[in-house]
Amino acid sequence: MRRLGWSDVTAKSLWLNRRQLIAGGAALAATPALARIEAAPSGYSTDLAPNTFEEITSYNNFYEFGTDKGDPARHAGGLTTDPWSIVIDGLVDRPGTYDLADVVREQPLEERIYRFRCVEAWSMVIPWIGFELAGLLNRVGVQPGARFVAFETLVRPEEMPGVASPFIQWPYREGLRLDEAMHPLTILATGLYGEEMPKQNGAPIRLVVPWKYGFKSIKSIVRISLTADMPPTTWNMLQPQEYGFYANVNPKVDHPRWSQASERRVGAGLFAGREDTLMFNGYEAEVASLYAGQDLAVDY
Ligand SMILES: Nc1nc2c(c(=O)[nH]1)N[C@H]1C(S)=C(S)[C@@H](COP(=O)(O)O)O[C@H]1N2
Ligand SMILES: [Mo]
Repeated sequence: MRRLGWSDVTAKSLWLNRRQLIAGGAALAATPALARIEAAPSGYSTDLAPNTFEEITSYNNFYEFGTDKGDPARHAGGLTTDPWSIVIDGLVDRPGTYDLADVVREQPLEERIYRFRCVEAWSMVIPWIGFELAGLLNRVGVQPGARFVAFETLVRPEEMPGVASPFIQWPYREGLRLDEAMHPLTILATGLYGEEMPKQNGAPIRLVVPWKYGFKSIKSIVRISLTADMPPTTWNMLQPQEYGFYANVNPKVDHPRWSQASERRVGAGLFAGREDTLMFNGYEAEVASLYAGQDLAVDY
């Protein structure tokens, strides 16, 4: 284990300051107070220094609100996230439309500090709050024929200015193979930095799959379907030569238009060098066995 460093202290003290501000009732302009969430720490957390709350909530990809990195923070504030329900259907024993509270009920919340690597070659370290997707899937009962899990994001044009653009065939969709979905690293996140999920990060509930490129981690989920066949996924539908279904972080398989061998840590500063990208984003020991016998240059 690495000892706490300077940047840990910086990120942590910003976090504490924020908490004190909220507790003290101070209004942060354009930053609504988010409800605190209690969660247990996890052995799956990295001991890298997390990015600041400000970095994590101001540099986002959430095309439903626009394609600029600042658009989600600018436009997601008006998203209604309560009430929220999720359809769980397909090859499950207990299909239905579940209220968010029912989905989260009895799922043990943990803080998972994960590395996060976007396919665009930037990265962050994010202290998510969430629970294992496996816990929910076990509760609804996965039927024997199920081999994949498909996810869909809300489409609400009145609150999502970005969906006016036909660039993506809405809803944003993603998918995992069932064994990937059941892996303990795969979580549904309902918060970060000890608070409920900021809207620009995919409130009220989003997927986080830390060994895959960020586009797999679909936000603001309204549907989870268990399927026999590999589901269509947004980036693969747009550019199949550039974005595969698996999208495992892999420094040896370049994007056709740029190298994936290294990455820029958001917030690292102008003079910080790029960092080497790690196989499976640093989670090789945990997940490599899922892909035994697969050629990862073919199944990219
Ligand atoms: N619904 C939806 N989910 C999405 C996206 C999106 O545009 N729409 N962008 C993806 C991409 S490309 C990335 S890198 C991550 C960004 O998550 P963050 O903004 O919380 O860092 O969300 C992913 N999930
Ligand atoms: Mo991304």
